[in-house]
Amino acid sequence: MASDDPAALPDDLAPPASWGRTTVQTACPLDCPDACSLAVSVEGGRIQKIDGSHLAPSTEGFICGKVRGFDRRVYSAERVLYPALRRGPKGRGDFTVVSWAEALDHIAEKMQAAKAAHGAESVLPFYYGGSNGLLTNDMEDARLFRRFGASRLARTVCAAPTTAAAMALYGRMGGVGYADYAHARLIIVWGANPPASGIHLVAHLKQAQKNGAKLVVVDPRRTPLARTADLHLAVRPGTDLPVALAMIRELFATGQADTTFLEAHATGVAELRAAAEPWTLERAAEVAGIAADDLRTLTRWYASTSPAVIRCGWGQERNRNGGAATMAILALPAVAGKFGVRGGGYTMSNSSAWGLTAETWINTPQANTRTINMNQLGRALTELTDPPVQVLFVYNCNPLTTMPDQNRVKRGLEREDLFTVVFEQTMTDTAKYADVVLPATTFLEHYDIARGYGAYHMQIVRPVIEPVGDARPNHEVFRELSVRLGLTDADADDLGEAEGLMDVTGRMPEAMSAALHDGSVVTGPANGTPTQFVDLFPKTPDHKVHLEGAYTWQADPATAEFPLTLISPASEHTVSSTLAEFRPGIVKLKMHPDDARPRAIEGGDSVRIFNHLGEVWCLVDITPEVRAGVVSMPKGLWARSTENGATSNALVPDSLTDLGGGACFNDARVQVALRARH
Ligand SMILES: Nc1nc2c(c(=O)[nH]1)N[C@H]1C(S)=C(S)[C@@H](COP(=O)(O)OP(=O)(O)OC[C@H]3O[C@@H](n4cnc5c(=O)[nH]c(N)nc54)[C@H](O)[C@@H]3O)O[C@H]1N2
Ligand SMILES: Nc1nc2c(c(=O)[nH]1)N[C@H]1C(S)=C(S)[C@@H](COP(=O)(O)OP(=O)(O)OC[C@H]3O[C@@H](n4cnc5c(=O)[nH]c(N)nc54)[C@H](O)[C@@H]3O)O[C@H]1N2
Ligand code: SF4
Ligand SMILES: [Mo]
Repeated sequence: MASDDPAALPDDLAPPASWGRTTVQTACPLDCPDACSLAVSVEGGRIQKIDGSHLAPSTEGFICGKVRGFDRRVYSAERVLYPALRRGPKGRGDFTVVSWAEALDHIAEKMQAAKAAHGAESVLPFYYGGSNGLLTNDMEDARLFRRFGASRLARTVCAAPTTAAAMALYGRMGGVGYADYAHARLIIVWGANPPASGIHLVAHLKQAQKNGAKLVVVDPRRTPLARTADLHLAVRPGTDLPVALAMIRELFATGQADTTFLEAHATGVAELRAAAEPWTLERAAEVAGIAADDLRTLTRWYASTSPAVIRCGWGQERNRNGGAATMAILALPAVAGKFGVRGGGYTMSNSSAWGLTAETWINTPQANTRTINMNQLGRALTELTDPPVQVLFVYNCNPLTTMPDQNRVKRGLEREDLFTVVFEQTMTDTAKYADVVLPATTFLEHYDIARGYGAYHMQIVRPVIEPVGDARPNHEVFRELSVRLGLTDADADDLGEAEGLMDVTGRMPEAMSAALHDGSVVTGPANGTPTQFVDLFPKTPDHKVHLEGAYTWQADPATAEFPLTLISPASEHTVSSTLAEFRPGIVKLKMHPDDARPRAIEGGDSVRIFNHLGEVWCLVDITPEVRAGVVSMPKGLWARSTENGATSNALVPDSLTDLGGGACFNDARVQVALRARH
């Protein structure tokens, strides 16, 4: 199905003339800030080797192990190869293969029937698309669901609080590029773990350290970077707000705030100062469970060192205070006057710095239908009545594994009167609950446009092999379904993904689309090394930094019954839940010796982690790597990685963050008990 009409593509982007032995230049669209350029060797239509290339300078010819081994997933026995209808009970994963025509007819019928009986809002598209580029998410799919009049989805599972915070303070301003970290004299890595979650920053951090820069890590875990840091603030999860506010208070109190910069470039200074006023270093340190002297040292270093840069990640956003915390962290460089020099300022997400918005190519009006927050999928499926969700269409997402309150999501997916479509590459835990499963191509089998949200690079993703089995790209499937639903012009119904790609690039600025068509790399502002307040300025309406906002502290929800905080950070072996199917054995919960001792838990024991929402059975690893009071297991685990099939999200509440309606993944409060000794 892919590119039946390659004539629509510029020569540089056409698929290989033969599928013989060749090396294809492409890019990685997975949910990772780096957007690497790839060189994939293919022989006889089969992938031989996936490696990094030098096309995007930041890739520097190397990539992570996840993608080097991605062919394992492409050819996996668990790959969904053909459209299929459920024949056993929901959740068992028992299916009968059917043709594409049969599957799509069936889906169209069910969607029309739901619309007739309950209204179009009874259909809910469910997608996130972190690992999708600009063509395979929020494109033809969005056109279809808008025209149909489906419920809208608030895509808040990730980065909603940080985006809301960054937008409020700076608008769509880009951040410091990776390569400029080598120029910094002080680097604060705050709620980020680049050696796992964005490996190409690491070499620049190391270079800076070699040049004599100081490294500070703010993280409840002793991460690999924390081990090499000059200072590690092992804060309690959710306490970054008081920590950052105390730094701000101290900067003002000691006359080290850059009042000249603030007067010229900021609003809301008095408001921020008032919010910071109650937070002395001592009080913040006590709440955060760190030494007041360490916080004083950090503040002193930050005030006196330039260039100083903050790499702000996403770990600190995933709790009740996550939005305000990120605002306070991002306010620091403005208060201390750290902008205007190369290697000074901050990096949050650079995705909005491209100035692209999907609205440009979706180009289809959105009716004012209801919006459902994806973090509350379980509630949407079990509680909504006006109308109830009757059709759930899942793609680019594995919600049973990745959304909060797993048991509620599961109860929703078990509903006999719910018709669930899962359009997937592999038989995920979610796909097992599908009434119809549709096979999707991977990024090695379809076109896409990958753009970095850390590295400033954008590049075409192109097929290096033909689709495996009967898999099809999103663009084509949503188009075909649109035709069946009578939502698209009959004379447009032959548009394939190649035309979709040309449609998107055709709506971009000319230089950008020309570079993409050439197969070259598009680089971000100032050649990917912009200096904030030299090359980049706030994109707020008045081009000022807006420091005003609600810096409201919500205290720790721990109780005597559930005293421990469970966090679930990114793992170097997976991208969210992608590739977690290959994790061997039962996962080990990380627990501090001081928490293990009173519970009589020893390394290697089987434990029960529980709260009022559910329980997880797994093994335990006793280690000072996590601070006392905190337990940790990786995000994205599949049911097979625990002894009872439940994962961290079975314990994560579906409460929302203070800003942006984000998920509180790192705000679960739990108890842990010994279950069995082996
Ligand atoms: N290998 C790999 N790379 C990935 C991903 C992946 O799953 N695997 N996921 C991608 C995605 S979707 C995203 S959003 C990014 C995320 O990228 P990161 O933000 O780097 O990832 P996290 O692991 O979620 O969180 C980072 C750190 O925050 C810490 N942390 C947890 N709670 C708190 C807190 O309250 N305060 C502070 N200061 N720190 C806290 C964690 O211990 C962790 O070390 O990574 C992307 N890259
Ligand atoms: N406990 C806990 N849970 C978390 C987090 C956490 O920190 N803790 N982090 C959260 C974060 S940051 C994120 S971003 C989310 C991510 O959660 P999800 O959005 O569910 O991401 P993935 O788990 O990677 O699942 C994406 C799925 O889309 C499929 N897919 C990929 N490309 C295509 C395509 O082109 N077409 C189709 N049809 N399918 C495709 C893949 O096979 C994969 O199964 O997880 C969140 N979940
Ligand atoms: S996941 Fe990240 S590091 Fe790995 S190849 Fe993709 S962009 Fe590069
Ligand atoms: Mo994410």
